[in-house]
Amino acid sequence: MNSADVCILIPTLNEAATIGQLIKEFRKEGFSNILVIDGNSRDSTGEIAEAEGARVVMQTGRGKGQAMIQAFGLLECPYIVLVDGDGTYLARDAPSLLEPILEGRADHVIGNRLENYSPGAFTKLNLVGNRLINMLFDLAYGVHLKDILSGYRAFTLQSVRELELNKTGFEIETEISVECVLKEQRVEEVPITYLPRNEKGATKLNPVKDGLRIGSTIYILAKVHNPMFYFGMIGSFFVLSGLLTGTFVVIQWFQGITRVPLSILTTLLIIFGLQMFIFGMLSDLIVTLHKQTIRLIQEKK
Ligand SMILES: Nc1nc2c(ncn2[C@@H]2O[C@H](COP(=O)(O)OP(=O)(O)OP(=O)(O)O)[C@@H](O)[C@H]2O)c(=O)[nH]1
Ligand SMILES: [Mg+2]
Repeated sequence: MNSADVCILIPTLNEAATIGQLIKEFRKEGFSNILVIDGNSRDSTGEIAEAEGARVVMQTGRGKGQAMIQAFGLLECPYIVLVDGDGTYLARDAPSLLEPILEGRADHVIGNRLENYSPGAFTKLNLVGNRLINMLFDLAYGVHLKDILSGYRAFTLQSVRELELNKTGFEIETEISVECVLKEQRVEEVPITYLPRNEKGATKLNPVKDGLRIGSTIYILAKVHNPMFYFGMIGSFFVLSGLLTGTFVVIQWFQGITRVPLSILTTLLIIFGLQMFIFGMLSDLIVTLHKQTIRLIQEKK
């Protein structure tokens, strides 16, 4: 591998405590093409990164996602390693992330943090949240990935250019993972070491708020890929609500009380819920036919 062909991309926001050491470590591993996309840090992150020989670009908008989308547009080198600037990942894991790509087996490699993390690297909430999000992803897209939210990834320039990305915040990793599945890219996961955050650098992520945003991103993006799941969830909610009110109506009826308005509500809830399932089936058909058409067009090209 020629390490000049690899660009190390680091999004940062107030990471002065760790960025210098991280760049040093990547240089030690032989990577000299380092791009830091900085969110106008109020500490000396940018200055430190420049002093260590990285190219520093200030992001024009806000959020980790916006920074990454902007940086992807600047990249020219054939291979990219994306890594957080908070010192939680090790530069020496980069070659094993790149290996499946260089051997031509994968377009996108995810560093899996969940097999080999240091004590304290995840809070209990983060660990449970990560597992739930990976399960939801599996359910919605039928692809079993262990760590879709990882901040350490490698990809080919071509695979990055295929991705259609719009999320500006911490939903960006989710959107990348979804897009990889939609674009039928070959994704591989490689175990990596995950360290606790440096005490001096504060997290920018709010586990509850960002966790909910990530969960809803997985769900909303499933509308196009797996409509049966999307509409089925809404349908299940209404049918279950209908069954609940219906059970109450029946119990009361046996006790000699007739609940007319609640009976009407029950009927409406169940009919609406079932309609959602029919909607899901029709949308599923449309998606399948659309995929077949696209495949035919591609074969003809
Ligand atoms: N350019 C840019 N970088 C950001 C922004 N928000 C976060 N980052 C960087 O993105 C990386 C990941 O952010 P973290 O706060 O570590 O989020 P996380 O790794 O998901 O969460 P923790 O487990 O708490 O570390 C870090 O290098 C941050 O400095 C932003 O708005 N702009
Ligand atoms: Mg982090």
